[in-house]
Amino acid sequence: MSSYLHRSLETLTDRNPSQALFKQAVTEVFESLEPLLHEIPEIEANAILERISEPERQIMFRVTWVDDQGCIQVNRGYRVGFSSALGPYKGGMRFHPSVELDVIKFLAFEQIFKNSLTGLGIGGGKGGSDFDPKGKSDGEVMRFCQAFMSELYHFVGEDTDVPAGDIGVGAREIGYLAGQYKRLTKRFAHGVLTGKQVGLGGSLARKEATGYGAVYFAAEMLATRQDSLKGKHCVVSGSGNVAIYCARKIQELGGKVMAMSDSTGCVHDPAGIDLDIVTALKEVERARISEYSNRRHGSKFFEQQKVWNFPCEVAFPCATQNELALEDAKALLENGCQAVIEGANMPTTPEAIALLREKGTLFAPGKAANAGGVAVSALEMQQNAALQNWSFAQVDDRLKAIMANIHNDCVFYANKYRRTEDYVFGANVAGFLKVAEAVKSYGVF
Ligand code: NDP
Ligand code: 2IT
Repeated sequence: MSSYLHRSLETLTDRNPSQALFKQAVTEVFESLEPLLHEIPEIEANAILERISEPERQIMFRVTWVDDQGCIQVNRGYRVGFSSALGPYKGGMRFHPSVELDVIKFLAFEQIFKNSLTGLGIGGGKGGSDFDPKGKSDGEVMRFCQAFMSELYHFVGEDTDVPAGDIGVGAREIGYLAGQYKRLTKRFAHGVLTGKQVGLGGSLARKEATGYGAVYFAAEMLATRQDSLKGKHCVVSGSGNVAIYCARKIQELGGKVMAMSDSTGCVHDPAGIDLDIVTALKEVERARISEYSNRRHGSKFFEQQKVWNFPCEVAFPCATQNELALEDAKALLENGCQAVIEGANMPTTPEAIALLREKGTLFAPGKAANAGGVAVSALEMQQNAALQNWSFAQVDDRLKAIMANIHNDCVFYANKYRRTEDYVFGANVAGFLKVAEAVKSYGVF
C-alpha cells in the first residue's frame, strides 16, 4: 500500500473512531485508487483523499413529535452534505432504528461516487433518522415528517441540498415532508425533494428506477459474456421499493425470481414469486413477507433465513448493508451463482466480494448498479426546473442509456488498468476521477 494511502486511512480511523461502516466504504474506494496515486501525483499534492473523506457539513438535530397516545417522542435527525464538488448535495433519507451518524456517513460517501457516475451534475449527501416507521399510524408518520422538516428546511434547496427516499422513506413520507416545507417557506417544494408523487411534481418511473436500473446493469454485464437473464433463476433480498421493481424487471426480461425476503425471513416459491401479491402486501397493506405463504399455494416462509441458500444463477441483494457475508457467498457459489448485482448500498461484505471475485463471479457494486434511482431523481429535478412532465417511456429510455454509460465507464477503467471484469475497481476509479478533478479545479477551500 502506498504511504499516502496508508496515512490517509490511518488518519481516517483516528478521526472517526467506532465508525466501522464509514471506514469500510472509504477503504473500498481508496484501495481501488492505488494505481492512480502513482500515476497522478496531483492527488496527493492537492490532498484530495483527505478532502474527499471529510464531509463538508454534518447536521444533527432533535426531532420532537407527539404519538397517538399523546406521548412526546424524541428522535434524532441527520443530514450529511459530503461533497458538493459536482453539484448540490443529493441523496436519500433513511428512517430506520439502526440509523446513526456512521450509517449516514457511509451512505453519503458512497453517494458522491455514485452520483458522479451518473454524469448528471449532482453532489453527494444523505440523511435520515432513528425513527422506526414500522407499526406507526399514518398520522404518526405525518407528524414525525412535519417535525423532521421543521428543522431540515433551513438546509435544503434546489441549489444546496435535495433529499429523496431510502429505507423507510417513500412517496408518502416525501409528500408529508414537501407539505411541511411548503407550509414553512410558502414556496412550492419543486426541486427541493425528489421521489415525489407524480401529482406533486414527481417523475414517472422514479419509483421503478433503482430496481429497473439494477437489472439493466445486470443485463449489460451478462451481455459481455454473451449471456442474458432469460431463463435464469434469481434471488432478490428485501421486498421494499428496490427489491420489488428489481424483481419485476427480472421477470420482464425472462428471469424467474425464486425467493424474496424482509427482516423477519424469506419466502421461496418454486413456481416463481408472484409480484402482485408482494406489491399488495408491501405497498398497500404494509404487511410482513411471511403472509405471502398464506396467499400462495406451494410457497414456503423460512423464519430468520436469508435468500442466499436457494439455488440461483443471479443474486440481487436489495435490502441493506452487509447482508451478504462470507458464508452467504460460499452458499451462492456452491449453488451455481454466476453474478451478484447490488441493488442495495454496500450489501456485500469485503470478504464476500473477495471470494466472489476470486471464483470468477460477475460482481456489480451498488454505486454503479443502483445509481438508476438517483439518476432519475436528477431527471425529476430537470423536469421540475423546466416545468415539464416526461412520459414513462422517455424517462425509462434515459435510465437505460445512463445505466449503459455507467457500465461502459466501469469496463473502460477496469480494462485500462488491466483489471478485466473488476467492476468495483472500474466504478471507484470512474467515479473518483471526476470528483477529484472538480475538487482540484475549485482551488483550496
Ligand atoms: P425499503 O424501505 O422500501 O425496503 C427495505 C427492505 O429491506 C425491506 O424489505 C426491509 O425489511 C429490508 N431491510 C431493511 N433493513 C433491514 C435489515 N437491517 N435487515 C434485514 N432486512 C432489512 O427501502 P429501499 O428498497 O428503498 O432500499 C433498499 C436498499 O436499497 C437500501 O440499501 C437503500 O440504501 C438502497 N437504495 C435505495 C434507493 C431508492 O431509490 N430507494 C436507491 C439506491 C439504493 P423490513 O420491512 O422487514 O424492515
Ligand atoms: O441510495 C440512493 O441512491 C438513494 N437512496 C436515492 C437517492 C436519490 O436522491 O434519489
